[in-house]
Amino acid sequence: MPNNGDGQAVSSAKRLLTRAQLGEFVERGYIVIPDVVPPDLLAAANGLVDALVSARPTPAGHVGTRYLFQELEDAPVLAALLQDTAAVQLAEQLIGPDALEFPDTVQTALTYPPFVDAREKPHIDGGKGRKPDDPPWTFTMLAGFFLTDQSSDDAGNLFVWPGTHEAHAQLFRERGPDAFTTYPTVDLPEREQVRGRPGDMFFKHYLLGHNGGNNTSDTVRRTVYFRLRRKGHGPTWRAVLQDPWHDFPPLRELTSSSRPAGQTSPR
Ligand SMILES: O=C(O)CCC(=O)C(=O)O
Repeated sequence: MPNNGDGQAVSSAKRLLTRAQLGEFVERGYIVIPDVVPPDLLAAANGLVDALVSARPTPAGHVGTRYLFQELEDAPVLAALLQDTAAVQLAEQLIGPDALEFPDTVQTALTYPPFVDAREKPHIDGGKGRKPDDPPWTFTMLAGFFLTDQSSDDAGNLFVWPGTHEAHAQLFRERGPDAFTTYPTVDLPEREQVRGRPGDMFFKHYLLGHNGGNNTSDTVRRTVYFRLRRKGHGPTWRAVLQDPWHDFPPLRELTSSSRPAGQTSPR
């Protein structure tokens, strides 16, 4: 049985996503999966974040987000969130068996209250400020692990704009993927907040518009993120930007929009 870096055994029981969950990911661009991280691993991860913040304290009075990035090999307790839980097998139900390229880095996202996000619009990662000859830093999906309670709104929950994964792909089909040098602007649906309890996790499609969210609770929000890529993703970024299901072969039968880059009608 795998362990969490402290030698504690954690559950590796097979977890299956339901067809409804797969459909929700296709339609809305994200899903929350309850009870993926066992309490001992959750406590170890929170202990590690305590140590990180003690080593590099957040300035007194800081309000808003603070992001800590680490190489995965330097953060085995955080790596265990992905490695020693059902997260990989869950991810591979979206992208295909043995398809996950293990990430090199992990991000710990903190939001210090009282914070209210004033941007009112989303972004997608990896294109802003890109020089035309450099590939954007695209990926397949974000895996997020809730270390603090975000089961109600405004507790630092990630803001998402459901369905914009499709809208962004449509825009890149119209303008071409090389137009991704800034945040694309699409018509926006009503914004939602991703809700979950400590131990829950979520997957968010790379192309789904998002932003760091409000935290008017009395607790510093903690979420751990991994940016996951399907094996072979790197050179296919142009196709990935135009076809939201390029990296998700198991989901294609559920979608109406999956198509090779450049085609405008569903196959
Ligand atoms: O604060 C958050 O959870 C959002 C992080 C984010 O938008 C990003 O890292 O791209």
